[in-house]
Amino acid sequence: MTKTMKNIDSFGHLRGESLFVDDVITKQNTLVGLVFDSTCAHGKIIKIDYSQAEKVEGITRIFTHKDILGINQIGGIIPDEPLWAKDEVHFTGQPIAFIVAKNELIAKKARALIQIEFENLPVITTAKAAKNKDSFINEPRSFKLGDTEKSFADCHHIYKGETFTNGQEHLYLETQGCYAYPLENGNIKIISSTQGPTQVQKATSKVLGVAMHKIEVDVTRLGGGFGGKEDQATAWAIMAAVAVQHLKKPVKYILNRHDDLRMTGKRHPYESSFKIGLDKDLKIKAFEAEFLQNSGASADLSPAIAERTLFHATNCYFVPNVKTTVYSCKTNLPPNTAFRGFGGPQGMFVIESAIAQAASALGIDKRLIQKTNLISENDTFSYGQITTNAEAVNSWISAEEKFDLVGLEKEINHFNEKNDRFKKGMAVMPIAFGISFTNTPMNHARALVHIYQDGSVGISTAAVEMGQSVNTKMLQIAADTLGIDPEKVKIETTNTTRVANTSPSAASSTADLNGKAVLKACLSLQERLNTVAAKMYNVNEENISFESNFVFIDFKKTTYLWQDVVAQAMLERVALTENAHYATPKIHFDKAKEKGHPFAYHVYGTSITTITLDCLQGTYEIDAVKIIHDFGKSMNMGVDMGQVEGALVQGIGWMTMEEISYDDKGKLLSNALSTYKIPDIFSVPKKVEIIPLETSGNQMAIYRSKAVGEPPLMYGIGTYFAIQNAIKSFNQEYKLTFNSPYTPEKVLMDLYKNKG
Ligand code: LUZ
Ligand code: MOS
Repeated sequence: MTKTMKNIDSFGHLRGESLFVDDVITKQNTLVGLVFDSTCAHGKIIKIDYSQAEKVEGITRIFTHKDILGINQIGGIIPDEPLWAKDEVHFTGQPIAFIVAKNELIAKKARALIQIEFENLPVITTAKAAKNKDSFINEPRSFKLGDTEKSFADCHHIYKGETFTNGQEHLYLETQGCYAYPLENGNIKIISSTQGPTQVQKATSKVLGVAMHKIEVDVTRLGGGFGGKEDQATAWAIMAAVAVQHLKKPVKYILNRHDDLRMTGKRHPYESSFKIGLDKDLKIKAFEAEFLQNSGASADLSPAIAERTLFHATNCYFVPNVKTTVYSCKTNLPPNTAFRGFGGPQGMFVIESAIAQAASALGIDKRLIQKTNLISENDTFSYGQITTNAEAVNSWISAEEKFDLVGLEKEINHFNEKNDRFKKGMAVMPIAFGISFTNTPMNHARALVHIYQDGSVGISTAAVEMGQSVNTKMLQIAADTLGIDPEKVKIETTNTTRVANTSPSAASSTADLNGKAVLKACLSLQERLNTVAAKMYNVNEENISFESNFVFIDFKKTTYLWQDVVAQAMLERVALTENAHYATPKIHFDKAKEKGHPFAYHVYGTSITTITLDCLQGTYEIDAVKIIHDFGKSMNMGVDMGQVEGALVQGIGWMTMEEISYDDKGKLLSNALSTYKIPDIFSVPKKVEIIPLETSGNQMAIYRSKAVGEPPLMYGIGTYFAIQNAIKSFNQEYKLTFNSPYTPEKVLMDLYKNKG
């Protein structure tokens, strides 16, 4: 078995040999692109003068909406986003034109010479302001379970509050980029740093006005995606392709960091309000929430993200009466987009805040309410899915015991009694995250497996490698299923001509969907080779198996080799290629009723975060995060641990320090790494301990190894409430605020607000 395999990219990465878009060896005469974008967040374009820019030596051509032969539209869910602005602009950073030049310096020089005049229109930057002006992307959506109104009438305790979570910059190490070049007959090949090759192909064909088969998209790997390249890698690829269509020359466009920060959308900021009702036994009887999603200037993936907010609005709790509504609010910010968790974290922060509010008012620990309400077998989520194989209680109890929660609490209380300047705080964060694209039709994938006549194997899938090690997992599945050494297997680039009509690598589902397809294809091939081998060695098919490149008869190793059987199969004209399709069974969802069974399964877990707060400075350190995580039966613990650690730190960054900031004219202020802080080695927890939950796993997951990409991000939410608890023990008058990120500046103010 290959369970301990390292990420197959690690050697290439370490030696600097791995190929990213900017490393592709370019063809002769390759030109360079650069976007000219709006400096106005909302306005009419009165006049643009390109004449000075066009005169710059080395400028090939400047492309605008006029050069589009298909349609000027890139909206994937709602057609509300032009590739290049025509008469109006709706956010600062909106692309208006595409300069193609000999090199980047020349393009930049030309960009500075473009003259543009706007007539300014009113700018909206917050979700609330948008709602007040009825500025929406689409109709609001609501999930309902039971009857909240009736239930509130019976509740002993009712609390209301408001919350804010800010956006988050993806900050993939590799910025957005693409390289497009002409093939014969008007065909175009695009190498793109995208999570969604098919999306790039489809949108390019639409804008260029050509059939999809004319566009080939190829992806080797990404230097990080995090959702930022699920939809927003597309525009750049299309721009380069438009230029190729006209110029018949290769065009490359790699965004520099500042352009990338300014022009791309981020995690959606949410302004939300809640109302929570509990009975005298601390059972949550009713929960209502209204989510105002700051969608930015066009839909992008906002409606799908809004939907996932509703799916996760009750986190891992059973609440019998629920009413949640989400508004996708149209503002003059860059269209916000997918980001690890996809609206789920924003939803979960709100119910955690509601529970904190209730606990604080009741003078009890938040934990008591959390534990009392964990979802268990056969409970219903607000969207109608009945819980099976529930692990919420299991992971909570396991965390309590394995990490000695009671002892930990004693220690903290003891510390806080003895210290004035420093206070410790602790919080428990249980999670449940639904696995599957919430849009049921997207849950499918294919694998194309070739066994070459020398016994080596090549595998193509829809999976995009972006550092999450999905290629390693695909390789493991193939090697284990075929019974050959990993060295015999190569994972090919992700390419739309080999595997077509694919969903993006997203929703934590890439390994499940593509892995199940690889498994299926390899099982078929193995069966065929068994038949061949049985004939070769005069035994029955059932007696044949393969392991480490050897033929086994009755589970006993022989001297016969895998490649001998492959060679014989060639002579017998047996097909050594298989193309398999996998579509997640059982899932469904009715958007009219807002009920169904959208998720293949849930991932659970519980984290315990402890922090030490410097009450003089408002600064804090995370002492430890201890996690019981539901990996199912991990197929590669090293890789999966890495995902948990990375997601945790990303969640902590979102909750504590990453502060996206726009001025009221819609200009990005946090426009560089000097003004936007992400976690570094000094801000990560001093200790991270992760223990796999003991469980039999879930067979809807590949090898019962559960999806791991997104769920652990939400452990980061615990940090917010741990800080809150530390403040509480310093300032008895502290009125809980739910305004993330909880930067030291905000913490300091809360430490002394109303303090006697
Ligand atoms: N992308 C998507 C996602 O299109 N649908 C989803 O449900 C999803 N969930 C998480 C991350 N990306
Ligand atoms: Mo995503 S947020 O691209 O899984």
